[in-house]
Amino acid sequence: MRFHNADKTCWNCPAEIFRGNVDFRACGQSQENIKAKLGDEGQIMIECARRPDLGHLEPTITFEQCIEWEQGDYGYQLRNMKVMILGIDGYLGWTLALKLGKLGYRVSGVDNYIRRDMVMEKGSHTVVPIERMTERLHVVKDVFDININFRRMDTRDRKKLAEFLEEVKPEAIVHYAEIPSAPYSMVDVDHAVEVQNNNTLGTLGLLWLIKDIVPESSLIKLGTMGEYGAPLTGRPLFEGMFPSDSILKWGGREWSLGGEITPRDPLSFYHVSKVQDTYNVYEACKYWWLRSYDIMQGVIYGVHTDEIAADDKLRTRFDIDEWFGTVVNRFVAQAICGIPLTVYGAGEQIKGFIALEDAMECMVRLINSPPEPGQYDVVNQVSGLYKLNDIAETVARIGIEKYGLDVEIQRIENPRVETEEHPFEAVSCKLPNDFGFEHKVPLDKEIDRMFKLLTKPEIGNRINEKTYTIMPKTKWTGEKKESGVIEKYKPGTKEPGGYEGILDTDVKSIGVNKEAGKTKSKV
Ligand code: USQ
Repeated sequence: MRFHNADKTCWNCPAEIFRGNVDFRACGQSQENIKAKLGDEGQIMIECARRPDLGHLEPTITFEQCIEWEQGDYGYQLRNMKVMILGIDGYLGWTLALKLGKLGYRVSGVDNYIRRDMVMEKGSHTVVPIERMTERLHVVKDVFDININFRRMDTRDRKKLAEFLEEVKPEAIVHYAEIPSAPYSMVDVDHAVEVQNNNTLGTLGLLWLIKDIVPESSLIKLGTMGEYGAPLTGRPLFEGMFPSDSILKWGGREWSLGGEITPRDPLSFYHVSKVQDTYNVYEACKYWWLRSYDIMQGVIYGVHTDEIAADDKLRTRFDIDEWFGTVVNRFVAQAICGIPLTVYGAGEQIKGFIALEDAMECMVRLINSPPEPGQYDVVNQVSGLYKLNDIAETVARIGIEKYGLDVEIQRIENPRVETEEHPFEAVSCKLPNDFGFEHKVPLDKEIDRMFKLLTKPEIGNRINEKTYTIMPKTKWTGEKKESGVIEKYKPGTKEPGGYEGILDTDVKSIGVNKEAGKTKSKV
């Protein structure tokens, strides 16, 4: 089997240094056009920052041909590639750091521990205990012999971040350093402002720093499926942009929508911050030829990757409170501590989901296949679509059958303003088709792993200590009051609602990024 990134060239490689009189990028040419024009009198030459001994060369050497790109488990991998993770202390950041470190990347990272502080503000804690960062770094060194270059800082502290970027010169930057909670952003004006300030301004400042310090580095930025909302027409949720054969019809006339950013209908002020990021990153790629993958990730769940499971002290955090616990994680914890699973509203909401382990696999593949200069691309990172009622039934069934728990389900008044019954068709073709991603972790399997870990007595006790943080008290209306119970029932006693989401993983069409005038990758 050929690796997904075998045919990528210097064009995609962060080690390129472009030379020549023409700033070819200002021409807005696609790689194909440039290659065609080069002919015998090519004037676009590069130097390789890693191999200056090669002199000037045309940027057509493929990853397969280049000795700096070596075969690995996730395609060709740039030897000792430097990856900086912003938000390295978080649920995803820490997990990714270990995975990359184990694969031979040189990992650096920053964090300001804001997640620890915000969970404490709620009166909760991570139920899977985690060490302080200094201790975490020692354990990684002891267990895996990996050195992680860590700096404590707020990404909005541009002076500090600039110094660290100068020092490390990362070849890829993974941006997880955002406040990830929809409810947190709806608590009151201070929380809403803090979320948008941290997320949107943090990202905007970062873009300027990348432009000035590491313009060839790729920015792998975490967005969210919640940017799109759930359109009642059932219109497919394409990967960021409309495919080229999309047409707008109005008043007897027609226009192509190909390459236009699709409509966004966010679900909270947190989700709005991600939409704002989308536009800022998109513009930065257009103005300055930065390169970025914007990841529309579904609701994440789970506890396992081989690396975080290698030692108890390497585990990643796991939150269950109403602000920071995501729904599957919360349901498993609720089943363990005897709280009926809290389904909000009708429970017919359909969402895209992905297990932690699968999400990490996607990240490595994206890092290994950097976008071209000026390329802004979007991937929908989901591996399954489920109704909340079905998730609750699945968690309850596994809890009862495999762990002997007495599990009930409760429908409670929805604290959110969200559509509770809707069609849902999500397109997720790029990761499997262009990046070689194969979804490995079925929902049942990861739920089982979660029960296995969370039923350990020391973790079960930590869940029991924080049960008062579980019931939602943060309403989108601004009211501060616990949601009332609509009904309580035993799992398996209701007619299954039926599953109506569609995950398209094989749509073939070409989207065109009009602004950059370049052909986008296949969707
Ligand atoms: N929900 C319940 N019961 C609960 C908690 C949530 O029924 O106890 C429902 C919510 O009403 C919502 C769905 O489950 O319809 C998902 O809620 P969530 O809290 O698990 O996830 P969400 O607020 O959507 O946000 C999470 C992450 C966020 C990420 C997003 C991906 O916190 O960072 O961006 O998932 S997505 O939902 O696809 O936008």
